[in-house]
Amino acid sequence: MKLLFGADLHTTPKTPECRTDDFVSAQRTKLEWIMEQKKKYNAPFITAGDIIDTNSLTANEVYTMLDLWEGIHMEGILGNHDLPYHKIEFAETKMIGQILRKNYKWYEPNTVQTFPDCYIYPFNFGVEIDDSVIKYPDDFNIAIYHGMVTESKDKYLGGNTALELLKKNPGFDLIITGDNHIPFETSYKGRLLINPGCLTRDTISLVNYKPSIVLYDTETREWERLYVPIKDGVFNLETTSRVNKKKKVDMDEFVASLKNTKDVSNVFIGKLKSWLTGEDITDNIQTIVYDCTGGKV
Ligand SMILES: [Mn+2]
Repeated sequence: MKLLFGADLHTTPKTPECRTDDFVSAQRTKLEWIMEQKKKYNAPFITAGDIIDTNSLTANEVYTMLDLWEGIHMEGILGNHDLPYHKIEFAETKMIGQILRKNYKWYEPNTVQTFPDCYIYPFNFGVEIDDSVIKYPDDFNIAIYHGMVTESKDKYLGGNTALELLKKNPGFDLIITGDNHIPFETSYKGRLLINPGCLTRDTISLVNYKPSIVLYDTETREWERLYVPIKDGVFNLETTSRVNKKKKVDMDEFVASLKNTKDVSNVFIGKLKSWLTGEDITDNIQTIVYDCTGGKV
C-alpha cells in the first residue's frame, strides 16, 4: 500500500514577522494540497508530530485554528509543540484537544497501528524508539518517532544520529522521524530512516527552503519526496535585525517590571505566563519554567 508521511507542520494563527502574505491562508492551501495527495494516492497522511506550533492562543486565535483545520484529516504522533507543558497527560487539554478530537487521529502510546500490509509503532515525544515492542517480526514494521535525530555527527543537535537509531533498532524496516526541521534520509543494511523536514517556512532562514512530504510504497519499498507548492515573494527580507532587537527590549522590560513589584509571587507567575506566550520562546525554556515553578506556569 501507499503511505504519505510528513512532519513538523507547526500550524499557527500567528503571522511570523518575516512573512508578508496572508500566512493563515498559505497554511490552509498547504493542508488542502496534502488532502489532495491523500486522495490521489489513496494513502493516509501520517505525521511525526508538531502539527501545531503553540498552545498559547487567544480565543480569536483558537477560532482561526479551527477554521484552518476545518475538514482536514490526518493521523500520527504528537510532538513537543503539540503537548501543553510537554506532558502527554495534557494532550487533550487546551487548543490541541479541539484539533485532536476533530481532525487528528492520534496514535496513543504503547499501541500498534495495523495497516493492510504493515504495522506502525508510535513513539510520541518523550518516548524512545525501542524495537522490542514489535509483535510481528516477519512483517513490515514502521516506527514513527518525535525526537531529535540528525543526519551525521557533524550536524549533531542532540539526540541520536540516524545511523545510531537504525543500528539500535534492527526490527524496524522503516523509521520516520520528526523534530529536526532539516530533511534528510539515511539507509543501513537495506533499512531506511527518513526525516521529512518541516512544512512551514516561518523564519527568514527558510526563504529558499522547499518543504516536502514523503510517498512510500510498502510493496515495492520505493519512495519519493513530493514537494509542496509554495509562493515566491512572501518574505520580508529586512526583518531579521528588527526581530532580534525587539526580543532584547521585551526581555529588558520584563526584568525591569519585576524590580518594581512588591508582591512577587502572583505577579511573577502572571508575568511569566504572558512572557511564555511569545513566539520566540523555545520548548526547552518552557520545560525549564514548568519544572521550576512546580507546574504552575
Ligand atoms: Mn518541530
